[in-house]
Formats: sequence, structure tokens, C-alpha cells
Amino acid sequence: MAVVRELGPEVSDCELTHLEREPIDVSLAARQHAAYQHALSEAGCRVTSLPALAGHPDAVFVEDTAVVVDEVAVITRPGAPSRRAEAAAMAPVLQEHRPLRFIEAPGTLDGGDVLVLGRQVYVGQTPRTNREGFDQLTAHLAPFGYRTRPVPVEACLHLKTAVTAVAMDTLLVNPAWVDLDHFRGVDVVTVDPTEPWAGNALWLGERVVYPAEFPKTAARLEAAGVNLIPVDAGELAKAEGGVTCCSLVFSVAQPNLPNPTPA
Ligand code: CIR
Repeated sequence: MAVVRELGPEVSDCELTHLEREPIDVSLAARQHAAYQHALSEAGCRVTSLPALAGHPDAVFVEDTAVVVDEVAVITRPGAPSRRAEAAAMAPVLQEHRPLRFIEAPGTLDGGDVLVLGRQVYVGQTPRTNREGFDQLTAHLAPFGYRTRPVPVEACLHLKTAVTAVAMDTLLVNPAWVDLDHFRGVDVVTVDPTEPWAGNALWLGERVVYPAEFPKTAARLEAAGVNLIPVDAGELAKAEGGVTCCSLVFSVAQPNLPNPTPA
């Protein structure tokens, strides 16, 4: 299942940390977001689309509001105060699928800083995610056998701006923004050095949703056997959002199928 949220006209007033503000073409961004949802469906996701959240310019970036694993959903407390209400709005949606846990003050944590690879959880140390947030996440996930590891991040917003999974045992990494030593024992594809923003890919099992804006890194991924679904993601990239940021993806039980007719 993939939960997304429609974007509203206020997206132009988004938080920005590393980029200069550029005008966002809201109607183009909405068309690209619709194509992104189509790509999620093509990859096998059932897409639940929530309405835009008025007064919250960054609410389209639902990834930051929760960390969902098979056993539990941890509702975050985003590092940007302007984004805190987005997490509260996600809680009732996820409550239908998982028991909930919460990051509480003074902890802060953005979902974009949390990379789950099997039972190993890498957590970015960024201005959005503090030590208390890391410790609370660790306490919520440890009972289910997850190990957390803090990872310093340089020069970009979130851990997953710099590193994401593209297969069960393969990471896509920009080594200029995160130290490869943290990922020893895992296969790594590095981004093309001329495409520093290319480290954010959305792994959905057999397919990987990936921005069309990074052809050189896409060629590296394809050479490594990764099956890409390209999407145009340029408009929301101006808001520092990538392809993982716009969805929360998790497994749900198959709906009950009718009993087979006895022979
Ligand atoms: C922000 O600064 O919070 C938004 N403009 C971008 C959030 C992107 N989310 C993500 O990388 N998970």
C-alpha cells in the first residue's frame, strides 16, 4: 500500500534548507505527482490518496510523518515546527493498519532520515532529527528486533537525500554526502558525481521509481540489474523533495479472497 497526499497551491511556501527559492509551477507539479501515483500503481501498490492539507505547504512530503515497519507505525515529530501538524494528521490513517507509537518532545525525527534495510535501521543525524528522536525510535523498534545506527549526513536535508535502497541488499549512495563506511557489507551503487541529487530512489520490490532527471546514475543502476520506472520529478525537487518523500509504502494483508468452490 502507498499513502500519498495531494499537493496544494501553498507548496511554493515550503521549507527550504539547501536550495534557493525558485517559483514552483503548481499545475506541473500536480501533473508530475499524478504520474508518480500511476508509477506506484504500475509497481503493484494500492494507492490511497489523501486530500491536500490547507495551511501546510510541505504536507505532500508524507514520508516525513511516520516510520512504518511490519509490526508498528511510529508517528514522528518533524524537526521543522511548521510541519508538526502533518504528523498528527497522518496518525488516524495509519491507525487502521498498524499499532501506533509516537516521537515526543523534546525528540524530533523526520521519516526522510530513516532508512530501513531488513532489521537494520540507519538514522540520519541532521538538523531535523535529534538524539532524543533517535533514542525514542530505537526504543520503539528494539522489541521487534530492529537495530538502529546513527549516520552523520553532510550538505543535504535528510539521510535519504544521500542514500536509499534499490534492492534488498543494494544501496544507492552519494559518497560526498554520507560516509560509505557506515554501509560495509552491503552492495553499493554510487551516484554519478555530476548528479549529486541522484541518491533518492523509491524501491518497491521488483521495480524502482526513479527521477528521469538523472540519466547517468540511471544507467549505473540499470547496469546493476535494477528495473527502473522513470518519473519526472523536477518540480517538487525545487521544494527539496525526492521520490521517497511523496509516499509512505508498507505491506498490508491481502483482502480476503472467496473460498474456492469444493470440487
Ligand atoms: C522540507 O524541507 O521539509 C520539505 N521542503 C522537503 C521535505 C522532503 N522530504 C523528504 O526528503 N523526506
